[in-house]
Amino acid sequence: MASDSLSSIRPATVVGTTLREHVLHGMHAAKGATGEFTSLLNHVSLAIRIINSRVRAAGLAGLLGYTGETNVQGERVQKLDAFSNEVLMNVLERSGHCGLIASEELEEAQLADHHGKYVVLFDPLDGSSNIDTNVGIGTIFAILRRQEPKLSRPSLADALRPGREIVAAGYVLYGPSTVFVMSTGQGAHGFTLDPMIGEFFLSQPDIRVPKRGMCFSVNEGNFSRWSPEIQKWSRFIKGETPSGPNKDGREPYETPYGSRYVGSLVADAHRTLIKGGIFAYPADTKSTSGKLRLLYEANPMAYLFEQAGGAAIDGRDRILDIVPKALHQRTPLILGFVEDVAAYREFVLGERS
Ligand code: FDP
Repeated sequence: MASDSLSSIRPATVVGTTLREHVLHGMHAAKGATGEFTSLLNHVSLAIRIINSRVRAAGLAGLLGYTGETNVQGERVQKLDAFSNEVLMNVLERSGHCGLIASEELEEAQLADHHGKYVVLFDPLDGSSNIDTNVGIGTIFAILRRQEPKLSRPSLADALRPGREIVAAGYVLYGPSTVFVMSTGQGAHGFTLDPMIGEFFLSQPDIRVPKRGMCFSVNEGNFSRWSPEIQKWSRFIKGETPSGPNKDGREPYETPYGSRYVGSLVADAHRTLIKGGIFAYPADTKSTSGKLRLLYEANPMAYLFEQAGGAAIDGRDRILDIVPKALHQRTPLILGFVEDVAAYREFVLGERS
């Protein structure tokens, strides 16, 4: 065979793009990149692979059940929560790029490296109440850049920034396969872990929230605790009331939507990102500010949804514009296809009923 015919028969797709290559590619495209951000993301990926290996073997490794402690949220700490938190803390501290670390499991933000350029905020294991029943759980994170890393020591103010300043965010869903969805501001991309070789490969480039999904995702058990406006929205999305005219002349759409609710934010948000529709965790009379945490759950998800062409609000306002006042602040969270989210907002504002 002539040597010049070899290139034409070599299949180009046998080995896909690895997460590492994807991140490096982004670095080469960014002006003035030093490699620190790339290195930080590679450390996050390492922590995730370690957590994944223990999640997969939790029942065998004695990692199911509770530690006996209660966290800052007043919740009983699961062994896997504590383990995942430790892994992320260790790996991020060792990266040398992290000035400050804030975790849903820790009361206060931790100083990591005086000169670290970045702040990482994370929920090490989301959906804890599903751990013992082998239902999908996840890890969520957001990365911010410190304002003046050379001039000042890291402080709480570096973490209390609005989500619109996020430079990267992602989540990992430990489901039937391990999927890592991430954005560094150039779209949202999905990677799947090949468990045989321990590498993430690009499996869903440039995810877009589909127009008009078929599902709504909400804990209907809270119905009696919702405001009348949210109850009206719930009746509308279930097709119990006619859809009525839309604001801005949008076409009314067919309801009922199907109901899907796992009770792990990562699983419910991932389905909504891939299949469209709407996820809602509203405020109610029990959780008057909402249940989900702004910095560890709502902001990273909002960032990813916007990167995928979707929307994220607290009922009225854009999540990414909220200026946090406290590390463990909670917020209502509505995610999904822009028109579904807009319709929800119209109900909340009393513009539809
Ligand atoms: P969990 O309590 O199991 O940790 O923020 C935590 C969270 O799960 C989210 O993952 C999930 O979306 C939500 O709470 C579920 O809350 P409900 O059980 O009230 O529906």
